[in-house]
Formats: sequence, C-alpha cells, structure tokens
Amino acid sequence: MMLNRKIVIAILCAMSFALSCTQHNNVRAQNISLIPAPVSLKQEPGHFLLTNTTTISVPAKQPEVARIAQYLIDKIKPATGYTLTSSEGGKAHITFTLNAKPDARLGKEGYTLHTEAGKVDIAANTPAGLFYGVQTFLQLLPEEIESTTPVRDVEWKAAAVTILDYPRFGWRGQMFDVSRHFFTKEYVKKYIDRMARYKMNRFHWHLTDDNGWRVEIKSLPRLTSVGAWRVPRVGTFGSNEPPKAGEAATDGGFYTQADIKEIVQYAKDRYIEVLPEIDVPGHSMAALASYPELSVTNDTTLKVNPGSSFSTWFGNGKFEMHLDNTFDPTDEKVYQFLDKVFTEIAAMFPFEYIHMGGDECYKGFWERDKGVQAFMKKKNIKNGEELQAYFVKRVDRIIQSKKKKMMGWDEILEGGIAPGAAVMSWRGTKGGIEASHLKHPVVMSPAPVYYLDMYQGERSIEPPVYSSARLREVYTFNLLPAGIDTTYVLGAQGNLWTEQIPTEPQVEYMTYPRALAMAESFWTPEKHKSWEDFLPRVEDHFKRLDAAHINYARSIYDPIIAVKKNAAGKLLIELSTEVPGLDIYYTVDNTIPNQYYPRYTAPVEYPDGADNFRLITYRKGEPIGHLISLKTEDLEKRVKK
Ligand code: TNX
Repeated sequence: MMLNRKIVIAILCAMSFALSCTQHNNVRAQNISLIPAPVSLKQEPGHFLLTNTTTISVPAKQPEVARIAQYLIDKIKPATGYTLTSSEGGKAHITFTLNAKPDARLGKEGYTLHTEAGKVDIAANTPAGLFYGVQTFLQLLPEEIESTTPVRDVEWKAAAVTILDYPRFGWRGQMFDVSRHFFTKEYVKKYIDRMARYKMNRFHWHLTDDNGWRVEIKSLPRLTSVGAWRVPRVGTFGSNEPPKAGEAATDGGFYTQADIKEIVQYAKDRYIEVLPEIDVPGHSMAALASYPELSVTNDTTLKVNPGSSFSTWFGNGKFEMHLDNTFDPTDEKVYQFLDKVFTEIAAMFPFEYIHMGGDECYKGFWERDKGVQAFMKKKNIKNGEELQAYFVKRVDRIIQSKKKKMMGWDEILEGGIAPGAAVMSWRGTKGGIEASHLKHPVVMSPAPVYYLDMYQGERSIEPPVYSSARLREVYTFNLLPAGIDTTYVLGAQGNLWTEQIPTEPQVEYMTYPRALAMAESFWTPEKHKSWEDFLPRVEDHFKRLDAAHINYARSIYDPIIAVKKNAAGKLLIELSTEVPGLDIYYTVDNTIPNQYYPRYTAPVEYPDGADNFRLITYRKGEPIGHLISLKTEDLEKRVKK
C-alpha cells in the first residue's frame, strides 16, 4: 500500500515536472488557445478559478490602472453574473502591478502574466501592457466568457501559466471605410473594441471618399449637409443607377465633432490611436458635390456618388474618370479649404499622424485644362505626377503647420515624396521598399493580401470583388519583403474597404477570421508562427466569436476549385482544401451531393453533356462547408490556360 502510494506520487511528480517544463509558444494544449500567440508561455498543472468572491488589487493612485481593472470587471460580468470588486493595494486574488523598475524585455506594450490556484498576477511597465495582459487572461477563461447573457454551469477556470509577451510591431492596424457605406457611431465603437481584444492598436478611419463625407467640419457645413448624403440604392455597388433628376439624397450620415471625440476617447481607453484619413486630391466627389468651385471643371451638377459607375479600369492600375472627383491643385482656394479642414481635424484627433489619401488620382481633367497647363509651364511642372507631388507637398505643409505628421498611400512617392511624410504601401510591397530606402516611415498594407474586402473563399458564393485573399495566404504572407529596410517599418494593417459591404454582419464576415491572422502576424515573433498550429486555434476562437454574436466567415471550409483541360480537351476539376481532413462529395447529374455520393480522391474528368458540378465539404461525417453549384459555362471560364 505504502509502496503503491509512493509510486503514484512519483508518477504524479514526473508528470507535473514534464508539464511544467513544456515550453509552448504556439500553444493550444491543455485548453489554452491564445491569439495572437505570446512570445513565451509555460503551462503548469492546475488552474485559477474565478468566482463571485474574486477580488482585484490595483496600485494606489493610478486611476488609469483602476480603469483597466474596471474594464475587466465589466467584461466578466455579463456571462458570469459576478460583480468583482477592486481596491487599491492590499492582498487580492488578481493583482495588477506597474513595474517600479521597468522590465527591459517588455517595452511599452509588453506584460507578464502568471496564473495559479488562487492567484493571478499581471505586471507591465505601462497601463497598455496591463491592458494586453487582461486580454490574454480573458482568453484563458472558457469561451462562454464572451457571452452577453449569463451562462450557467460553467466553471470559470483559467489554466495555470507563466507568460512573457510583447509585440513584434508598434503599429498593428485595421482600416475601416465608412464612406462607401456609412456605419453608426455605436457600431464603430464595437469594431474598435473587437480590435482591442486581439491587441490591435491603430484604427485608421477612412472618413471621406466619392460616396460620402463623414466628418463634421464646422467652418464648411456643406461637407456634411450635402456631402454626407446620397440617393438610396440597393444592388451591386459600382453598377448602381446614377442619381435621377430631382431625386432626394436620403442615404448616409456623418459623425459630429462630439461623436468623434467620444470615439477617440473610447479607442484611447483601449490603447488604440485613431488615424483620420481625408482622401485628397482624388476620391473627392462628395466634397466637390458640396463645393463644386474647387475642381477645374466646376461641375455644379455633380452629386455624391451612390455606387454608380464613373470610371473605366484598363488593368495594370490604369484608369480614366468620366466625372471629375479631383481637387484643382492650382487653385489657392483649395488650399484655404484644406487648411480649414485640417485645422479642425487636427483639433479632433490627438494622434501624431493625419492621413491625406493621395491614391488613385485621375489627372485627365487637369491635363486638359488650359489654366492648369499655364500653371505647370510657369512652375516648370512636367506632368500630372509632378503636379500631384506639388499638391501633396502643399498639403504636407498645411498638416505640419497643425503640428501633425502626414501619411499617404504609396502614390505620394510619385513625382518626389514630401519631407517627413510616412507611406502606406498598398499597391503590393514595392512602395514600402522604396519609401524605406528613402528613409521614410512605412506601414505595410499591401493589396490584395491585407485587403479585407477581397473574397476569402469559393468565388461563386462570396461578394463580387476583383481578387481573393484566403486565410492561409493572409496568415503566411511575409510582410517584410526582401530588400526592405526594416528600421523604417512601423508595422502593418488590414484595410476594410466597404464598396461591397453594406451591412454590419458583412463587416464581421469580411473582417473575421482574417483579422485574427493579421493580429498574430503583427504581434507574434515570426519564428513562432505556424499555420498548422494557428488553424485549430482559429477554430477555438470561432466558438468565442459565436458566443459574442460576431458573424465571422466560415469560408475556410469551402473547397479550392481549379479547372484545367486535359489532353483530350475535357474539363478536369482539381479540388483541395485549406483545412486538412475534410472530405469533399460531388455530383455531376444535378443532384445534391452528400456523404452518399462520390468522395473526391483524384481530379474529376467532367463528363460531356453535364449541366452542373456540385460539391460540399464534410468533416467527420457532418457537412461543414456550403453547397456549391457551378454551371458548365462557369467551369469553362475558370480553365487555367
Ligand atoms: C483601392 S487602396 C483603393 C480604394 C478601394 C480599394 C478596393 C486605395 C488606396 N484605393 O479606394 O476601395 O482599392 O479594394
């Protein structure tokens, strides 16, 4: 008996030793599923149990830390029904510590987190670090913690761990375009809160474009009384019917300056800086519909665009605009206008940068205008690019006069970059590489991979966009391309353009899960990243997103379909999946495929005379993907030459 007990104890010790020695970086073991994966994590046996008597202690006279404790209390309450209390100093179960002597490993945003039976210690050099420690702690609790209503019969356990964590990049951004479609102040807050949950810290707010001006500028009231409103349309954005004569512009909205202040504070409370974008000189139809005298065409019939077509795209990034959506770079009135805009913007947004757009500016109306030609001759400006560079430099001076730094899309490199300007690389990574060599700060947000408006799964059932970015591509993308000078890379971001995103559920569908892949790419050391390890964690987080009622996309479960022609000229269909372990069932006879139909094992030769190829994925005997149906002519169109 005695001996047996000794043996049992010896085995238990050996097990606990083995466990305490397991050094996971990208862990999912033992019910731990963290996104982004921390720098280092050590799991120990046991857990911390959260109860309605759990107490929190914060350092004395640190209202900011007390506020973070309150954030934790507020997050825990809906699901658990517990109202935890926090007090200054003294003994408690959960302790927040601001390191008296900074821990050099942690920097400005890192933290250490230790959990064990009866105790949680979160320490950091800064409140931001503590906030991220809280986010990690919340992810250690069961997924039901995300519920907005009480969940019974859950043991609120957090595995015992020791975590050391800090970010790879200081700029971890998400851009939200509220011009193409307007989203309410409440929803913008939701979007920001969800960013913070995954340790994102820059909210780039695309506030103006052809389809709506969304920020109140008190000295220029028409920008919102006219520019925030367009005629209502449902349909495919880009092919909508143009405004009809006399039709009322009833669709849209804008944020008052009070709204903006509220959102900036809300973001700040979550350690997120807000980068406002005023997109000029192109993409400005809403502003010019309000003040038509500011373009070279002075077109007083111009209306805020309701998603109707006004341009032709020739490929290779070449395009022509049929309506003038461009400010006149030769008119002093334009700079007076922009001075007013940026004065008010600078007062509303405390962040050090202001984004001035600068992308996709059509120069045709300028080039055809006699006045502009004379101006260029006088100033020895040789072409449209140089004229845009002249404009951008003037804007840079305005922005600097408001004690802010300017950022722009990578077009601001063309014709010579303004001194001190930072570049957002969107046309792939080459703009980023170039700017880094010119010693200008860079944010990497290359299309299509970091474009959250791209479709993420099987094309026929995803929104109509021009290119794709699947989760695996987003996750495995190397955001530091060969040849870039990394000293100038501030970080990276994902951009949610909303031409094809009219609703809140669709915002979520396009953002998640890809924002999780970006969050990990921007935070976690590159050497710890692994797609095989990330994928099951994403699936664990699907349960958290479900509990939080977030409409994430399940497109990863849909098959990847490639069509070729074989030597006999027949269609050959090759199927694969992003997620391992899925079965694909298909039919070619207009019936609905399921587990009783053929399972895909090798490329399928599509029979002559068939009308439809239908397929669906299963996992462990259960359907998991969408039912997909492709007509023969769709298959023909997909043939890879
Ligand atoms: C290009 S990215 C744009 C946006 C569009 C986006 C759609 C950039 C600077 N310009 O205006 O919304 O593509 O994917």
